[in-house]
Amino acid sequence: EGAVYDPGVRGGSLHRRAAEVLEGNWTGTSTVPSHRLYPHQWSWDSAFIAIGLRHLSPLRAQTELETLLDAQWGDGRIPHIVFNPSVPLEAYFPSPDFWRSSTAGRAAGAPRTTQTSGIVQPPVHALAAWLVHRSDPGLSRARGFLPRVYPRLAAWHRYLLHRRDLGGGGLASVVHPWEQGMDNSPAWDAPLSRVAPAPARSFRRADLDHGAAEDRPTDLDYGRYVRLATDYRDGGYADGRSEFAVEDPAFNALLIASEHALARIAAELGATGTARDARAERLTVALVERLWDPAEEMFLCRDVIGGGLVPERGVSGLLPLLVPGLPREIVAALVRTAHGPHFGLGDTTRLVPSYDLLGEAFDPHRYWRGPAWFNTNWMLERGLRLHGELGRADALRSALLETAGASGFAEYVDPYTGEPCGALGFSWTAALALDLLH
Ligand code: 9YW
Repeated sequence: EGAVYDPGVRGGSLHRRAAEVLEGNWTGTSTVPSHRLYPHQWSWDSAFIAIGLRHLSPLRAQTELETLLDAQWGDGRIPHIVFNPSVPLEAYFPSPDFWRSSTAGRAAGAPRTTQTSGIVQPPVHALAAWLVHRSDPGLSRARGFLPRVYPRLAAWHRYLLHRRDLGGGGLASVVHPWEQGMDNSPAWDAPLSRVAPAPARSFRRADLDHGAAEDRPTDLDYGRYVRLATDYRDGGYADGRSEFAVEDPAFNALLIASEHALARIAAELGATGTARDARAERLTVALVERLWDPAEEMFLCRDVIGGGLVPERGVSGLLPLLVPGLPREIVAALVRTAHGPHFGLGDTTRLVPSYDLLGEAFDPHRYWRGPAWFNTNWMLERGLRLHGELGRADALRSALLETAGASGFAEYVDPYTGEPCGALGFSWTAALALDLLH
């Protein structure tokens, strides 16, 4: 007996190790991002996870998305967290007793029994549903997967395009930094500075039980997150009154990519996808008109309440590279910016950082203020490939796979060294590595 350390067995192939991470984080109906840090179901995590899971089990991938969609609200919103009732309340903050979805969200059609948050995350879901379908069309048709998810995904996009067009220019706004998914990006600093923080004594941060304080958002940021979420809840989750409203390039680029995916799904179901493709093209025009900064050669966030573009370079501003119909000269400029001094790709950095290497707020370890994340790099890889930048896409793919494996599928890494930060065995890191292996 005795545990013999055998690197050949312990290390295994990247594929097998990634599959083990997803197996370990599977709850039976969905996948947690990380048992320790994030013990519930997260919306955009589940979409990325399904994209990887489809290579292991198309059935589990479909189930992942179906579980999330079962918690959709009557007004079409897909909540950013679906809570697992068997996890103790103290394990994650804000917990169900903070969001109070089934009571405070009643007018907006929150589910009666399932507890969820009341904010959203980026719309990766229709893209994920289409990719999951394509991995096993026979199973998908046998289970009626697309006919079941299509109306829900259409309602989700309707919510974003109608209730969330707070700037009036056709794009969707986020009303909380958590909605965009890059929680403490420096792009939020100016729009957040108007928000009076909730007193530190009024809540307890569960994230600090597991994560290093110097890698996480500050207490002041957290106080503001709590204030915004409290006000949204106390207004019954009605839209149009928020003190914080931002049009974000990545959020809207994912909406466009997902509209194109909905067009493919509609066509598969025998309808015509032309209206949806046309809408995606109109959204692309709006994205360029409202968020493109020709001098910076990248997209920026628009502060809807304060007015104007936010002069911070975040990785979000490169991700519209995912959009098929982007003008050629914008594609060329984005490729230059990603590989130039602000992001250093293929030069000073291994993976694209979450924020400007030369920015004042840059910190290679603090969450979304510098570290490299696997989902953003996966999106960039996809965008490079889509626009025919095959050599650069291949280089980024190799760097992603190497760093995912070497870091133990870390949540995020130091963009220069690849040193792991946050949780290990993180689900979307494993899932997107699997996707790149196929
Ligand atoms: C938190 C789950 C989520 C991601 C977000 C990421 C983080 C939650 O984790 O937010 O408590 O900070 O910022 O994008 O969906 O993985």
